[in-house]
Amino acid sequence: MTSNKKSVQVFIEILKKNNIRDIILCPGSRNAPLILAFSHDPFFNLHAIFDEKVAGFVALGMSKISRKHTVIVTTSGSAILNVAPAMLEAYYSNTPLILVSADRPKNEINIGDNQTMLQKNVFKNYCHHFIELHENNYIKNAQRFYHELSTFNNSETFHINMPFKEPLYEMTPKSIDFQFENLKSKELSKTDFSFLENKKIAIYISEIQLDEYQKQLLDNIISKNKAIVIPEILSNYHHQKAIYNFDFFNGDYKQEELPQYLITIGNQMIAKRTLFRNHKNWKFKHIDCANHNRKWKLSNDFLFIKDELNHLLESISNFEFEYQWMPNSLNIKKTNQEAEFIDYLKTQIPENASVYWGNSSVIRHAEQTNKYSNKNILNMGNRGISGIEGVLSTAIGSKLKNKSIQLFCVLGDVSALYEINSFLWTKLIDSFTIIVLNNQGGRIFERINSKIPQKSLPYFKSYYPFEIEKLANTAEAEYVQIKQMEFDKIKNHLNNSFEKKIIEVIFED
Ligand SMILES: Cc1ncc(C[n+]2csc(CCOP(=O)(O)OP(=O)(O)O)c2C)c(N)n1
Repeated sequence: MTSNKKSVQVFIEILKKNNIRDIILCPGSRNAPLILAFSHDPFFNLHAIFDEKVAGFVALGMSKISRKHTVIVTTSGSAILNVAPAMLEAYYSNTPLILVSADRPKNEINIGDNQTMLQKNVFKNYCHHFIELHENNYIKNAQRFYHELSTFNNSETFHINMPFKEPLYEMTPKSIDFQFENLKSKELSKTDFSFLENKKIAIYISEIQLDEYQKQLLDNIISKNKAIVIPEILSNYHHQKAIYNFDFFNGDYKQEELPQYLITIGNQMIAKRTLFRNHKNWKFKHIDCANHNRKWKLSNDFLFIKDELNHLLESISNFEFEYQWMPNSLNIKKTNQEAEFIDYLKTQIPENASVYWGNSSVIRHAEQTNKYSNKNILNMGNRGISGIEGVLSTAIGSKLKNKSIQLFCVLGDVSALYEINSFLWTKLIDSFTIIVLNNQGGRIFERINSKIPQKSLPYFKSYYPFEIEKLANTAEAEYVQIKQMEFDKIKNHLNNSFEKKIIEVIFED
């Protein structure tokens, strides 16, 4: 049995055809047809999360691991907008996500009923595809959905809006017979990269999930001196000869000391000062390699290559020449106790773990202390557009998809409290270690600008004196407290056992 709404039946067929199985259901009445249909179909893996903001990030975390679309199903009205932060992050980090919102029929909107609003394309600036599937008149748009979902690689976001009229809870046996139109195969254009031969090439890698083949190509490039490679922590690329310094190009170099070609791979960079925009005199060609269209020009001389990462790396790797140059690596790393702690923490995190680095100071310290590691650790974070929200729920989602992995999530105290709801949803997973760096408020602002007037400082810090131990009660986790002077004691709490643990590290300056 399934919902009697044909648009729902077709939607489900399209997901199945694309082998999309992970569904997060956010309860509601308008979306009852979707909930009824999904819950009667054993093909799908279902989770129920009533908090749409958390649901969005959990879905994001699942997609980050599976590299397939996860579907969030919401009811109508404000529920949808609660998914916005996760939708935005997915959009900017090229993470596949589908938001399906139930809606009222057009003639029932803006006529005085509560809990309705104009939902059509609400994410128009932050979503790759918007499609409306009407209850009866759906065939054309359903074909479009099928085409766009099947044609675009797994890095795009969809908002599907589905108006339903009452009654909403009627069930029938499946009653559609949807004919999938044949897909036209996409012609992949291949750029000739021979112009890179004998040139000074730098490859900067920001957040990305490289496959083993791509890593091998990079290993070959770097070990045979075809290009210098600068990986950020979220690239999870490691090589003894890589340059771990996101400030690498921020020095006062002469033109001849710098590469002629800068190739960027991956999503947004961790820090905007890395963006090479200070180099008014440095002439280089920027080649950006992405799998969706973006305008990320770091130089007027710009080439955008879509979906050609493998071909680009293969071409460079096949070149005969070796470079004979190496700019002096500039080191302007500032350090503090928290950065030192993070540096130490990395040495103690067990092999094969997955670490979610929170935003604000944490990810910056994690990047600052990024260096070669032969440990197999997956470093994750939300650096598309997210601020301090949603990192823990994203981590929860990733653990749901990758149950065997030991999960760590490192957050500042404000970030942890901002996301207090997510501590409730740790119940979805059976083990985790959350590390809260408690420096009593948001301290990043005074680090960026030491001249913030005393009178204004409390409004930047917005310190909320809350016992982190209470978060452990909410998450039904063991609680450990460590003081800054003895931060190395953390090593006693990071063993390989799988348990629920919250470790608070207190920093006072
Ligand atoms: C959603 C959102 N709101 C506001 C901000 C602005 N913001 C940036 S950092 C920060 C404070 C973070 O404090 P904490 O998590 O304790 O980190 P730390 O003090 O270690 O930098 C705030 C409020 C943001 N990034 N995201």
